[in-house]
Amino acid sequence: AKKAFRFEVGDTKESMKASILNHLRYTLARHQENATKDEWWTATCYAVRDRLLERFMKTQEVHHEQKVRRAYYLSLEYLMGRLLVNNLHNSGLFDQTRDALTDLGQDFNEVCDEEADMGLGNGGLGRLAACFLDSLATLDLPAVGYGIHYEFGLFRQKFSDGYQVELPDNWMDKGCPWEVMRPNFAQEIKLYGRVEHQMDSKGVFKPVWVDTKTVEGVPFDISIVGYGGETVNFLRLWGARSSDEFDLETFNKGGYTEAVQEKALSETITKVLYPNDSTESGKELRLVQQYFFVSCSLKDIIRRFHANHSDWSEFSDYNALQLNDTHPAIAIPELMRLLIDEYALEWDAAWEITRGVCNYTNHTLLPEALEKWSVPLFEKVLPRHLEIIYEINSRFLQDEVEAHWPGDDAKKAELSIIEEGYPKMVRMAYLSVVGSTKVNGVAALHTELLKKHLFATFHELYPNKLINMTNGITPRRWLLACNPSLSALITEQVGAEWPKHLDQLQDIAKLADDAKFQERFMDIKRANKQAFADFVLEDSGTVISPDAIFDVQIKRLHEYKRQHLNLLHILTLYRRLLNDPDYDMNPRVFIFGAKAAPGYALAKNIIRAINKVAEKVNNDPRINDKIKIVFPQNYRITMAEKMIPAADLSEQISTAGKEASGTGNMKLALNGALTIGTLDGANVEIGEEVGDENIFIFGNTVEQVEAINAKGYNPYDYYNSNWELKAVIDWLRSDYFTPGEHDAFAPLCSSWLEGGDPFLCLADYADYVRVQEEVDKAFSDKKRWAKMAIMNTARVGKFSSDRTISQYAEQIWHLKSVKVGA
Ligand code: DL6
Repeated sequence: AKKAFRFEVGDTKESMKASILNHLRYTLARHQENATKDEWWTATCYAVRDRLLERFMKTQEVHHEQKVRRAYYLSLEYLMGRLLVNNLHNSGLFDQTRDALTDLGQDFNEVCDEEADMGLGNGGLGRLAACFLDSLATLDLPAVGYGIHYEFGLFRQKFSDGYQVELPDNWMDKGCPWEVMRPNFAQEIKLYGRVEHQMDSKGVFKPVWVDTKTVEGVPFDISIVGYGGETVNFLRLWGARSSDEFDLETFNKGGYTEAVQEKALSETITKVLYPNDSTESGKELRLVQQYFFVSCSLKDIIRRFHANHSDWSEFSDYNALQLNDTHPAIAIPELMRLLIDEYALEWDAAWEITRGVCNYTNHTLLPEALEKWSVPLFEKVLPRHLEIIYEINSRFLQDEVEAHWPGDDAKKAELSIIEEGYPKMVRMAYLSVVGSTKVNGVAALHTELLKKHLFATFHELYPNKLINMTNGITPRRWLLACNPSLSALITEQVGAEWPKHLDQLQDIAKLADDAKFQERFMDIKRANKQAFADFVLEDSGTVISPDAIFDVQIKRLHEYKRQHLNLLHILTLYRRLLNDPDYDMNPRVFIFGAKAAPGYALAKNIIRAINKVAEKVNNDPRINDKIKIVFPQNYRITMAEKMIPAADLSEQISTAGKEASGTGNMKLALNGALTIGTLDGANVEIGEEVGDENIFIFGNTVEQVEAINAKGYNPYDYYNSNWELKAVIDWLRSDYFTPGEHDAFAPLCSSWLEGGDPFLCLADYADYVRVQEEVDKAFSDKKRWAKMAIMNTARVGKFSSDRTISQYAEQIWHLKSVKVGA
């Protein structure tokens, strides 16, 4: 077997033991004999962090000395999950640390289980940011992630009588040993106030932002170690604190409590992550959060630039910014403001710099997720920025739109950053397109749809601006760490370099027909299923068999993702079994993991429907355990890491044209689950890679969906002509699943019928059920299934986030790897 590159960290089991004990004693003030599990975890993290910090300092030293160009990833969300195990794998300290803890009488897995997920994100967008950080460091690219140090991450989910209940996620209650607070790099930002046009010494009127409130941003840095341990980048998260310990005036007037209250108010800025995975539009605090972290980050970037350079014309040579969706789009007017108001640059020079460094990733076509801020709100919170946006817009409309479409006022209205109406709105996506060098979609189909619909006219105006960067996932977390047995099997076959070169997995394709290899591959799958079954038993008392098909749908709960289509299929099978106890099907366990936005009533109704159907089905002796439904509470990264290695079938069943990419689809395929999916998002590219014979595609295509909608879609046409579909919807409408409680699922059922079924569940139902029958047949043929599963793992190398990040580095950031060395 080939040998993996490993940076020589020089640590042994003994040195790790000494370090852990040292932290237990001198950081935590504990005797080894009475230390608790979480203290062992904390001490272990500190021992690992020491080593990461060595490499972090080395990395930053080299980057500084070599005056490197850097990429800055600005994201309101980072869904990091746990860090210990991944840091151990990446730094090459895994074996030593596991053995050290074992020697010290600790159960390694139990210690790792003490870690709370760092859940500072909602779903795909936040997890993508976390995978990108891993790849940036692995590829030795000089980069910094910027975000918010939320005190409370995404809510903890509980179920009560099937209803979702949200609880605060106090993720730092045991502290966060990974982070380093750096008060010396704090930044002060301004908010509110008004703009005065004051005459300067040369008699020129200049805008001055006055009567502002100030807030301080304190950075918390988290080391990001690349695989091999050579480069350690960092994620800088800003926490808000009041800039003046007390408002002295209020304090002197005897207003002690009022002054303290004011302080607490500033600190609410970074209290909590907004729990919506599309936009939380119109909320003042959300706009304040966005501006707070963007302004702190830009000032930090400028400070770093000035450490090595003084000439602004060089700024775009050394810096590239990536805006993760429109959430950080305020960076565009803020950079303009800093350059013009604080560094006295002229408009044109400032605009060239701003547009030269900013790039924007779009993650959604859903209209409700496209951020817009009302002009009055903007004026209240960021009055100077509103002026700048108006100026950007007027120059854009005059210099670019007018030049391209002379005299065409309709085009101007269409492309204007300001949407007319009451109130007027600032279109953040348009601002992002106008103010960026490159704009990218996240899968080939998504990018095509951006060109065709959302940004069609912009694409005419700027034919080279829109490009595609198909998403990816880090194979370190999503195979190496979460599926150790499969990783070991792969390493045995292809050598140990695959975590950095995922294309090498292709080598196992030649074994797809090999009976012995099939057996080993499927034995690992079965063991993973057994481990998940053990977890489910402990978690909920539900018994599931590892011989059943594990049919997995894990993602945020949203109508467009169609967990309710999955439910229609479950009900169909349940009904068939009740009508015919000998109905021929493989036993199936339907596994769900999903949180609904707290204000999304229909999504919550779907959760309750799944839970209530589960209660009935799981306890119905008539169906002989042929169907089980498990929906563990509080789906999160750590739970995904248990579910994905155990999955046989990956449900990727969004309405075509709605899912920008999906990344769960990639994780599941990599771990040998077969996809049942629509031709949507990255499913299309997964299909191209694995081959038609190794994926189950169903449903209407984007073009067909467009045609159906254009013709006028009537869900009753399907309901009235498919008796089985009608029967299951009527069944759910009855109180069968909620005895004595009528209309429990009225919101869900009427969304399919009276509500017009906006996501075409009924139109895709028949084909979905048909293809599910094919899945069942394929599963019965053990050899065929094993071959298909192996081919999935073998052929999804494209979806490593290393490939994605290499493309960003080459095509957008023009960024080079920097070897840090010993
Ligand atoms: O690009 C990452 C991820 C995609 O894989 C999903 O398809 C997409 O739904 C998700 N988008 C969001 C929505 N956020 N906004 N705006 O999370 O991005």
